[in-house]
Amino acid sequence: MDSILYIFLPCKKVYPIGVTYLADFIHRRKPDVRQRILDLSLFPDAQRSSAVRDAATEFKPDLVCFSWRDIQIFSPHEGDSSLEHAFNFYFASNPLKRVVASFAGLQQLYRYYSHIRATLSYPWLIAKEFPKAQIMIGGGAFTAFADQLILKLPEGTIGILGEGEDAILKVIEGQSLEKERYILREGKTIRKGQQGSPALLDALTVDLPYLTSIFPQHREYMGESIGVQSKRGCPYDCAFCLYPYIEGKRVRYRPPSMVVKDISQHYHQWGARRFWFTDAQFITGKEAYPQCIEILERILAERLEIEWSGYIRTSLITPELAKLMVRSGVGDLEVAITSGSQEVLNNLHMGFKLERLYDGCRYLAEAGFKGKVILNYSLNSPKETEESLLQSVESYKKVASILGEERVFPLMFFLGIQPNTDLEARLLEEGYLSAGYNPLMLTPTSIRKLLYNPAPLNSFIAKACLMAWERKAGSRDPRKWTGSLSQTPKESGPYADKNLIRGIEGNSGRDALLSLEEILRSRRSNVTGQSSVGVEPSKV
Ligand code: B12
Ligand code: SF4
Repeated sequence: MDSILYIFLPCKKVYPIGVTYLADFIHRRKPDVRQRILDLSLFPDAQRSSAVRDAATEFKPDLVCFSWRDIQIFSPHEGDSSLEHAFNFYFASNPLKRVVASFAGLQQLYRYYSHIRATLSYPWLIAKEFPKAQIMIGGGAFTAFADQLILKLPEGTIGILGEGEDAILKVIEGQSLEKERYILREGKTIRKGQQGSPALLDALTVDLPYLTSIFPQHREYMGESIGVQSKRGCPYDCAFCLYPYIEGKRVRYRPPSMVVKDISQHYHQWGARRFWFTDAQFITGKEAYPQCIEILERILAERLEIEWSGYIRTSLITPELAKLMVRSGVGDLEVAITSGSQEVLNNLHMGFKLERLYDGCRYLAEAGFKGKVILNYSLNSPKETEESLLQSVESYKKVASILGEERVFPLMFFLGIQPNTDLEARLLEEGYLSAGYNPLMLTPTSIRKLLYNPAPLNSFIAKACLMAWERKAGSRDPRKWTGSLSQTPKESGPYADKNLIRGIEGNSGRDALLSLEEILRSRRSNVTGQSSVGVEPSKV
């Protein structure tokens, strides 16, 4: 095989880092292989099929590599309007609101299913019109839902879970995939392979001039947030998280010099100023300190005036790291505190102490951190009680007192149940989910289950959220102003500022927490006052 066409399947515009790494890896080992990257997100829906057809006709690939990044549209967080519709549909006391929400929900379901159908149609187009080309598929969404998606893809498609560098190289070289995490359908039989030892990342760099030459649409990402991966793998065990399943538990580091070379090339050649460390976790533990410190020191030494962000365990931030983070341009951060109750955190195997998280915030404040922090709360996690909910409200107040209320934005980010997680296994065991359920099949009942918010606390929480969202006239996606998502230059002008101010004004998570506190406290005083035990949540 001597030509590969990478097709990044449509999703909300985000730099297609995965395919850029794959193409670069193959180029270093097989410089004669012709390659091209096509990003379908950059085309309007109606033009995507012709874009695939035109690229395949012109490029004549032997191998077509589809990269499927996201599927999720029912995000379990309040930055997404689908959560608001779902809560209105299930919990609003006003029947009119329920009816309106049910229409909005139906529209969203329709969009969800048509998006999946449209996305699947591109591999089918290749299979039908270019039958000689071998098809491969990978990416985050494919990895998450491989068992379901492989059934919907053309027979013979090679699916790869997790990283794809070695697998693509083996296909090009005609080698066996037995030591790779592949999935393949032959008629009704599904075959799977298991990864041997995962690739080391000591030689992973990006040759940007080469990449620029094979990715004609790269201009669309000039001035946008660029993803950079500094390590793969996460050793933690957080019950709801899929990242260790995707990347493995063993942490593999890229040499800091190569990570910063990536940043510096994008900085000088594409004018990039915003970067996102796409690591499952930037600070994976104490062992990661030397690498993290060296990366940040090199950014400073090379005078790269950037703004960067990533998923960071605040509990592992030391005073030294905090200073380096601030000096090297750390931007807004998303901190998954999850709960203000240590017991709830321990039950989810989160592996951090709340006190250390507060320390990390303190070190950031002392280092002069001026960014914003989104504090993600997964209320109503297993073991949640009224007391632990109140502890979450207190934890927000504590972080706000450390970093300043104007910088801290709590966000309700309910646990979303994902396949191949410990949470899913527990819920299957408890009978909350039934064996063989299809995580991609969304119905009003399944959405209610998958946005994890079970009785009896669900009604108070939903009411508090609805009260807050109503007051703020609807929720917004705070990511627009955190810098975590790519933005076009137009949006980062005054328009973005307006968004930003609106986003801050719409700090509805804070309102939701405070409303919840009010509901719980008044409920408690009612209970003590009337010495009655069971007040129906729905009557509060
Ligand atoms: C970093 C990250 C983000 C950052 C992205 C920042 C940026 N500028 O890039 C932020 C925070 C913005 C983000 C947002 C979202 N994300 Co996100 N994100 C990730 C994360 C942690 C890493 C992705 C990444 O870039 N990895 C590094 C690159 C190098 O790896 P990669 O792209 O996956 O490619 C490798 C492999 O997948 C494979 N591969 C890829 N394509 C192909 C093709 C072939 C043929 C082969 C063989 C292999 C292959 O090889 C590549 C190299 O090894 C993953 C989880 C994870 N650990 O993977 C979730 C993940 C991809 N995100 C996910 C989601 C859902 C989202 C959101 C939609 C969430 C939401 N509802 O708001 C948003 C929107 C994203 C968008 N399109 O705009 C899901 C997708 C699965 C799903 N349920 O659909 C994931 C898997 C997390 C999860 N829930 O489990 N995200
Ligand atoms: S939530 Fe973060 S720390 Fe926990 S397992 Fe997932 S990536 Fe690792």
